[in-house]
Amino acid sequence: MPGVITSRVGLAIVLALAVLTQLKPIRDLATLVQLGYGFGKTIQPVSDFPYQCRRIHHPLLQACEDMWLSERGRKLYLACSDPYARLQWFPSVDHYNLSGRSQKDAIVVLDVDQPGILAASDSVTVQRLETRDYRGVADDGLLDLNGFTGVDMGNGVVRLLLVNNRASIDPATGVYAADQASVGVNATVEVFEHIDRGGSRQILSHLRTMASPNISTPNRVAAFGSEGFYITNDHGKVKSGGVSNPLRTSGQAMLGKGDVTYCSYDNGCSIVSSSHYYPNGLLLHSDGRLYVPSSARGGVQVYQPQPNGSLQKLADVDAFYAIDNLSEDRNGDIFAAAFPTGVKNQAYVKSPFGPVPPSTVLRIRNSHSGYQWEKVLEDRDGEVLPAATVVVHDASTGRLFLSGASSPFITYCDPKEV
Ligand SMILES: *[C@@H]1O[C@H](CO)[C@@H](O)[C@H](O)[C@H]1NC(C)=O
Ligand SMILES: *[C@@H]1O[C@H](CO)[C@@H](O)[C@H](O)[C@H]1NC(C)=O
Ligand SMILES: *[C@@H]1O[C@H](CO)[C@@H](O)[C@H](O)[C@H]1NC(C)=O
Ligand SMILES: *[C@@H]1O[C@H](CO)[C@@H](O)[C@H](O)[C@H]1NC(C)=O
Ligand SMILES: CC(=O)N[C@H]1CO[C@H](CO)[C@@H](O)[C@@H]1O
Repeated sequence: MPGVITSRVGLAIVLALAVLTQLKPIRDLATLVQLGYGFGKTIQPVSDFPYQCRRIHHPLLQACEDMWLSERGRKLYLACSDPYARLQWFPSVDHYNLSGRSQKDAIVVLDVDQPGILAASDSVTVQRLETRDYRGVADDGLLDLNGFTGVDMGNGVVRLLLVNNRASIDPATGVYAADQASVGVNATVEVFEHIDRGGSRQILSHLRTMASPNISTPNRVAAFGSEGFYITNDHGKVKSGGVSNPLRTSGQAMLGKGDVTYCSYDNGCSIVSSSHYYPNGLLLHSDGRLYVPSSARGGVQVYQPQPNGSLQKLADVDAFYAIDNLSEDRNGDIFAAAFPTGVKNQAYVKSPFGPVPPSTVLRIRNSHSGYQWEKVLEDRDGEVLPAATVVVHDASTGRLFLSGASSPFITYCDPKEV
C-alpha cells in the first residue's frame, strides 16, 4: 500500500520538522528560507496599486542607499554612490576590493517641489553637496556612504549623521591597510551640517567624527537629541574575515549577533540591546520611540529610550517581511521598504543592471488597538521600482520616493487621481 507508506513517511517528515523547528538554529534557518523565498506570500504587480510611478535616471542619483526628507526645507537628501563600485567596495555585503572603491559617494539634494519633476524626469535638478573640512582617510577626502539620518535644526540648518565605511589604516605606515578583508573596515559616524544659502555651490560642513570599537558594523544612525545617536550594528562585533570565511561576517547577521548601540558624544558608545537578527535601518520616531527593523527575522521591534540611552522593550510589529529601512512622514506614519524575496536581492547586488527584484512598501501605524501594518505598494516584476532599500513618503503631496543601494536610478510614485 504505497499510499500508507507515503503518508507514514510524510508524517515522519512532519514530525521531524516539528521537532527540529523547536531547535533555535533550525527555526532561524527556516525563518530565513521562508523570508528569502517569499513562501506563503502573494506578491502583487505594481498595477494592483493606486500609484503612478516613474523612474528618474540621473548620473547623481545612482546607488542611493538611503534618503531623508527635510520637511522644513522641502528637500530630499540622498546618500548616493556608484553601482559598479559597489561591486568592489561595499563592506556591508563583504565586498572589500579597495582599488575599485567609489570615488563619487556624496549627499545629493533634490528639491521636492520643483516643477520639472512632474513634467520630465530628465530635467530634474539635483545638487551634490561638497564637503568642507573633511579629510577622509589618509587625506583622500572620500566618503563611503551607507545609512544616514537628518535633523531639521531650525533657521535653515540641517544636521546630517552619516555612516561612513572608511577603509582601515595600517598604523605602521599611516596608509591604507593592504588587506581590508581581514582587518575589516573602520566605520565611523560623521556629523555634518548643511545650510542652503542658494547658489550652485552647496557645502556640507564637517562637525565631528565618532569612532569606537562599538561602532563595528553600522547600518544606519538615528539621532538622539543633541547628546548622541543610536546605530544598528547589523553584523554585530565581527567586522572582518568576510572573504576567507563568509560565515564570520555575513553569517553573524543571520545568527542574531547584531546589536543596537548608543553613542553619547561625551561618553562614547555602548551596546544597549543585543541578539538582533540583521537589524537594519532603525528610526527614532517623533513619538520618542526607537523602531528597529530586522531583515533576517522580519518585523520591527519597538523600544522606549531612557535618558541615559538604555532601551526598554515595548512591542513587536509582526510584519513577516525582511524589513529594510524605515522612515517617518509628517503625520507620524512609518514607511518601510521590504524585500518579499530576499534571495533575488542578493543576486541583484552582483548584477545591478540585470532584472530588478520585487520590492514591497509597508505602512505601519500606531493606533488605539496597537500597531497595524499594511502593504501599500509592491512591484512583483520589477517594472518601475528600484530594488528599494528605502522609501520616503511626502505627506504633503502623497508622493513616495524609492531608492536602492544597488539600483542605478530612483523612482517616485504619485497617487492616482480617482
Ligand atoms: C578590483 O577593482 C579594480 C578596479 O575596478 C579591478 O581592476 C580589479 O580587477 C578588481 N579586483 C578584483 C580581485 O576583483
Ligand atoms: C579609524 O578612524 C579613526 C577616526 O578617524 C582614527 O582615529 C583611527 O586611527 C582609525 N583606525 C584605523 C585602524 O584605521
Ligand atoms: C562597548 O560596549 C560594551 C557594552 O556596553 C561596554 O562594556 C564597553 O565598555 C564598550 N567599549 C568601548 C570601547 O566603549
Ligand atoms: C539607565 O537608566 C535606566 C532607567 O532609566 C536604569 O534602569 C539603568 O540601570 C541605567 N543604566 C545605566 C548604565 O546607568
Ligand atoms: C540605512 C540603510 O540604508 N540601511 C540598509 C538598507 O538596506 C540595505 C539592504 O539590506 C542595507 O544594506 C542597508 O545598510
